[in-house]
Amino acid sequence: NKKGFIFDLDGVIVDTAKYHYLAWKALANSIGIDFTHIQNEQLKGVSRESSLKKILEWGNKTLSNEEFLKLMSKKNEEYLSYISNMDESEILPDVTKILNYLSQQNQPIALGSASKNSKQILKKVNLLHQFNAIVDGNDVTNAKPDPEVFLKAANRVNIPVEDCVVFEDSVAGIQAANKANMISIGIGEVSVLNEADFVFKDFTQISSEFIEKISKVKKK
Ligand code: G16
Ligand code: MG
Repeated sequence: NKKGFIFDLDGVIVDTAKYHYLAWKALANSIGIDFTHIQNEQLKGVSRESSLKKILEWGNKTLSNEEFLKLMSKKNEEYLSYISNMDESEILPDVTKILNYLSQQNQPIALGSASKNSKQILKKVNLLHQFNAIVDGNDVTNAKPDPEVFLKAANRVNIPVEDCVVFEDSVAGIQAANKANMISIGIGEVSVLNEADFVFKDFTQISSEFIEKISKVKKK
């Protein structure tokens, strides 16, 4: 059966959260706001704009629109400097294996990410060619948990939503997949991703038998 396999980027294919952390921390500290790993966790899957809004809220700070835009681009510049050093070694365990398996089976593969830098990142880790469609922060107006990013991805690979499977590491992303009426597979901790249809610690825990099994079922 043809299915649409949709992958989130950060936390699923690569761990760019550590670079977001460094860039947001430097930025927050430069305007006198503390920034912790716990706060960084809360920005997973959240758009750049909403992330800065949250940081300003945490620090009880208001900025002019002009300053806000300046800080967003400053953060992105630093983030991109980390991205520029990425290579294939940063692909998370068994991601390449599952992508190869799916493409051997002729299954459509799409990216559904909140990032506006997704193409650059995929290029750096040499995975861009594996994707039949890329839908990211440049293509959507409504961020996860809104299902827009996944609905667009399904549309781009021409697969009905109930035949799509989403791999996500964020709560907002799982909610978006569920709202889109797609099978949601959480990558991470069950305690966090309890709304997902299935949860695995990482792709080393996902067998080809499991992929075959979900290729035969539809979202209920
Ligand atoms: C990723 C990260 C978020 C980040 C967002 C926007 O989402 O998880 O922390 O804020 O992208 O990234 P950028 O600043 O590159 O546009 P995802 O959906 O790939 O997990
Ligand atoms: Mg993510």
